[in-house]
Amino acid sequence: MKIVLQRKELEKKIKKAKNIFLMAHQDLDLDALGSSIGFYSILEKMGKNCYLIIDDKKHELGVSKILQELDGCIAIVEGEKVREHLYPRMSKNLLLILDTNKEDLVQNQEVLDYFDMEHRIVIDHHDKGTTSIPCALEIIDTEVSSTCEMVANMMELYRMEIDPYYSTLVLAGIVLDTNNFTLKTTEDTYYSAYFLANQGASPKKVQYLLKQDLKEYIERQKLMHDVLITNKTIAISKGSAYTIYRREDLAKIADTLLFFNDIDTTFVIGKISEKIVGISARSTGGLNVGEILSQFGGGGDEHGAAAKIETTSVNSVKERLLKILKDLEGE
Ligand SMILES: [Mn+2]
Repeated sequence: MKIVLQRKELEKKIKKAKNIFLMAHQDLDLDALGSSIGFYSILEKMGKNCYLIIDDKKHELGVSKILQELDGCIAIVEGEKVREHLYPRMSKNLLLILDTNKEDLVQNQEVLDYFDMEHRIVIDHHDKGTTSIPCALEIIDTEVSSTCEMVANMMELYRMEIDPYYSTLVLAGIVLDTNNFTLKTTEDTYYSAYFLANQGASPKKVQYLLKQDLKEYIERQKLMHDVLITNKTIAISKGSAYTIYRREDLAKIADTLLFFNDIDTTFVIGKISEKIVGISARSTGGLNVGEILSQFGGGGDEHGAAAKIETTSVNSVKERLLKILKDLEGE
């Protein structure tokens, strides 16, 4: 629990700040939004002026439900408006980056320039990469299930009374990132869920926030029509050459394939735009999918990874992947 170990440094920076800006990754999901709002509620209780930076124009279903429900309750600003809300003395402003540590993934990259290294904090559970944001305080814990789990730890640490609605959002992020407590779940994850439920988080409400669009679900399931099992434990699924999928759909199917007997590594390949083929991979077993997808210029860690390849041929990507797997087998 790195966040608990680094609390002193974190507190020091928070104490000095008057205005605190929170920013997560593009294409907000329930972990990014839940952790941002959870932290927002902690900081607000400490008497800080908080602003949540959102530039996304489209939101996934759960995210848009939350933003509607919270309408007017939290200060949301677009990146280009941040300047208007900065505290006049620049050293009194602080930027918290949540659920990502990469500059090319944040909601608004220009916002980073308003804050020097001393006034940026990253709180995340993803591996670092070449585009990681330079900052004085970095709380990155890749062992933890989700950024929401880190925020739950903070809530407990400060023994603050948290509104049950905010506890629910934090729980929703944990449920999403662990795929219902099946991935990257440790005893600490269950403990965080217990803590949040104790604070009034509603599992029923979490189910509501995680409800999916049926049409999108049916479209996504089509990615399961062409699954090849190799080495008995590796599932490779390939989308239709004529369909463009959403990146998160490839990831969701990669998660789903892990539910099946004997399967411990999954790859899902599909077009994510006219000229780009995406791969999403998951592993609970021996293969390091991060290393494998780095050969496609992708990133990630041993449990989860993704890559984008500039090509129009889904088949060629699959063939290349099969070759890499075969070479690994030979080693
Ligand atoms: Mn996350």
